[in-house]
Amino acid sequence: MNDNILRIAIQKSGRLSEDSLKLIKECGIRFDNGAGKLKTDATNFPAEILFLRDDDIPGYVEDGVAHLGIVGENVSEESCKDVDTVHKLGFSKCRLSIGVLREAEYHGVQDLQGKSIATTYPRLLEQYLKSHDVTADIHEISGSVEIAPSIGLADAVCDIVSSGSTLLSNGLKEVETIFRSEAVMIASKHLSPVQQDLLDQLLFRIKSVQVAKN
Ligand code: PRT
Ligand code: ZN
Repeated sequence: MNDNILRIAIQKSGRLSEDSLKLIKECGIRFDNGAGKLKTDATNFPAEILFLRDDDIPGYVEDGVAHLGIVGENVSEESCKDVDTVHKLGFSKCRLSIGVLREAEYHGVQDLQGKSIATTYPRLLEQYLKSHDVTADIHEISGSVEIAPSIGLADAVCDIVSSGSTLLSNGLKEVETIFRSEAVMIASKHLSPVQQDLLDQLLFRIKSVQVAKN
């Protein structure tokens, strides 16, 4: 493998994609971003861009297949991969929250004791419940989490919330926020000296872009 370039993994298509591409471009890195491409070379910086599903990015970075990645902190933390979070990027802000049916009585987290909770984030949820001495039955499901209480699959949900309208339109109310997230840059723990230097250059450019915006 070439130790003299940085391989940067970003989400191929989704909520992080546009801002990730924009950030890289604002850092002055140019590349041909032809439709459908899974990998592209930067033309004026020793870097390659990989386009992946966001859930795969922490694993690629842990393995050193990618040296850097841009993902939601929620995905990175849930993955438990051994990577460094090197910078918060300020976009794709959201929260991981617990919701229950609007008509359900809810006084506090203890009310979740013995209940079933559907989520795509079982580890973050488990940590949160444990820290509050609550034991619940965690149902891991991969999508359409918010529908679970209304079809009797679970008593509560734990999912990403942004505006809150998805919870609302599924008859749910937000009762606990367990994690606040934004897009972060993660890095492999096994960078060569050249790659570390390229990362430092990139972080300097990212911070300059952020300062210019504020
Ligand atoms: O295909 P791939 O696996 O790459 O993408 P994905 O579908 O898993 O992820 P994607 O693109 O939906 O989200 C990528 C990241 O964006 C997430 O991991 C979060 O860090 C961040 N993000 C920010 C969000 C939201 N806002 C968001 N609103 N991710 C998901 N949502 C969903 C949420 O799951 C829920 O269904 O939007 C709905 C809630 O939105 P509101 O506005 O109705 O509250
Ligand atoms: Zn995903």
